[in-house]
Amino acid sequence: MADANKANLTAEQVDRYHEQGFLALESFISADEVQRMRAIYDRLFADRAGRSAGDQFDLAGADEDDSAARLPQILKPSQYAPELLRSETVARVLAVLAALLGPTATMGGDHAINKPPRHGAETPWHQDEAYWDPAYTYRSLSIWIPLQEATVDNGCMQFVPGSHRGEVLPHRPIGGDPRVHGLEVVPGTIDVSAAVACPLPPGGATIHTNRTVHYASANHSDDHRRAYIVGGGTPREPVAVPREYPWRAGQQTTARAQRAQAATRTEG
Ligand SMILES: O=C(O)CCC(=O)C(=O)O
Repeated sequence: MADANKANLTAEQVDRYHEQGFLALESFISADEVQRMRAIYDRLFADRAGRSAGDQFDLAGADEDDSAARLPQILKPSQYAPELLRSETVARVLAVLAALLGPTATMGGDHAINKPPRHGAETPWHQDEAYWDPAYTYRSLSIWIPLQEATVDNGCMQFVPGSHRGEVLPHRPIGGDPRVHGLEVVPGTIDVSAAVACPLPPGGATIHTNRTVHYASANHSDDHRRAYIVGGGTPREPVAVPREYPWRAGQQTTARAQRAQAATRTEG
């Protein structure tokens, strides 16, 4: 079982996470670990790892051809480079899960969002839970680790404090375009004026809950904005009252989904 003490979180930080729905840590992994992960990360994007399986795609675009993605994402990058998740990062992730969600929390999937220099699109306001099956309830978190400095100018994370206590808000595909996999809160349904931006040094981390409303700006800098993200949580439970997320239906027919379905057929 992970040792919650190894998370190096103070009681005040744990309280703040539960109160506000997010936390920023100046130091999460070492500078050496950042360098090592960054080399693997850049190789995965350069090689377009996972593209044919639907795991690499443009989160903010139609993604129908090979034109440069504005918000390139890889789902499960550690499946394509298992060495990405080494003991230092895993140990810290497990300890944070134990400290914030208790002993039944386990590590879930990872993903990577790489905003190209001057070209990377914004990640619009959304809640992670809007992407997931509404038949279940979740108690989970995401740990977002920048592999270079993260600033307001290149797309650090921004959060609406306390938004994790509300319901899942209505979402739609980004820009209202049904060909886009990425989701955004339907414009006008949330006040983001109290949002807090969390600039970080390389290897710092933000942690947010499955319901915390969050955003990251476009990348206006001359370097990539690389973020490696690991999630986890307690076992999901079936909901007592059924709910529907109509915005998820369109995600079954995007170019990404079609590549994923074709890859499954080939494997089968
Ligand atoms: O890296 C980004 O731009 C956004 C990340 C995000 O939305 C998340 O980790 O849930």
